[in-house]
Amino acid sequence: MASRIRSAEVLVTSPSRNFVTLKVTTDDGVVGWGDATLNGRELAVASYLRDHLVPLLVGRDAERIEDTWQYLYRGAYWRRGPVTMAAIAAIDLALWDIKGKTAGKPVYQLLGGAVRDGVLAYTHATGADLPELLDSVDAQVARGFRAVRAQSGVPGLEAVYGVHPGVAAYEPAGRGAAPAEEVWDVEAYLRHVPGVLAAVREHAGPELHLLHDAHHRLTPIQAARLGKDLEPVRLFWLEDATAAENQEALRLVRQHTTTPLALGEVFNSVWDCKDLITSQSLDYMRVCVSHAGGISHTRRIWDLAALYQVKAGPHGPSDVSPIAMAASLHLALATPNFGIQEHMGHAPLVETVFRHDYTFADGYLHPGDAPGLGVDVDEVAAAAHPYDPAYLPVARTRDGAVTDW
Ligand code: CS2
Ligand code: MG
Repeated sequence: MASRIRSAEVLVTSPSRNFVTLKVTTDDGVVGWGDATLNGRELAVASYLRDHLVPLLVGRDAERIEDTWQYLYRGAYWRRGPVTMAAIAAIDLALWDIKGKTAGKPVYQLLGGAVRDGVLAYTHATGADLPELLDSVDAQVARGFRAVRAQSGVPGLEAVYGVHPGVAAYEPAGRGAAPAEEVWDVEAYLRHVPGVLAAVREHAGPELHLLHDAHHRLTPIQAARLGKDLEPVRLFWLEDATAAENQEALRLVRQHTTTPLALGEVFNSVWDCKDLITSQSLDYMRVCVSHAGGISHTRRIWDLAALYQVKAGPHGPSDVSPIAMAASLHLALATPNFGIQEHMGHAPLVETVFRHDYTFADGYLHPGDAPGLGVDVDEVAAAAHPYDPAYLPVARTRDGAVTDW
């Protein structure tokens, strides 16, 4: 007997940062949770869901996940884009959660079962200067991480992406009605960062998986130069070396360096990923389930990537809520060409709203064996933290022109 969707509600909650959460309830009382968080543009997704998708959901068969996906994607006529794909993702995750709960199985079992015992995870190390960064790397290794992303301050620059005091999960978006502005100097960064990463490698030894994120700030030829300079460091990956709206840019980088390349956290569909994958211009694709149409669409991207020996390295910063993190882990456990999961972690207040079953031990995450995705939302705690405007920073070069943050 088909189980129908009785209601769907959108919650926007801000336990230290904003999250857009979808609650779908079936007529037999099963609740599924989805994540639709889009950092700095939360209310646009909330409205897309509330005003346009929720009314279409009520009465639909909750079991027909793929049909609902196709209906919402093709049925809009206007395809892709971060707002649309985050909204569809939330519905997709909620329906997989319901399917798991109805079947009494964790979602990874419905995706074909585990192909590995755990999901290799990396976290962030950060330091205003080298000694601080080395301490941060040591602290993350002491927590059990075998893979660490290292970001460092740059002399002469007040604010640099990924550099924050303390090792706890930080949030790059700042509270307030408008974005903070930062000065960016690409030459200062390119002069400084190869030496820093070489020192981290020397300090940490050869076995630690070391990652670095250039956050879309380099031109292709600058990215090629950085990749070359970093070859002796043997990075696990260099992330977002250049912006990739123009996917051909990555070919130039690729031709010049053997440093492994990762990219795609801002992508939201297989169409954004296709050329990079089929031209083998990168080693790891970074889309995450909550920004790329959910489990149903992301698994198609991973399957395409498998044909070209590209691995999955999903995005997992603080703006990927515990619901999407859980979904990513279920998919990772069942995906043969999975590589590594980013796990920045969340502030303790976030974990009072989203109670999750996934666990971290000895370098690996596991989604747990609870039916569904394994995340519960405390709605009373969520309501105690209403939406609070926050924006990602904007960067300007020294001459005052806006550049990529
Ligand atoms: C980042 C993110 O985790 C990463 O690799 O690039 O921190 C990114 O800046 C945020 O997701 C933006 O919301
Ligand atoms: Mg990144």
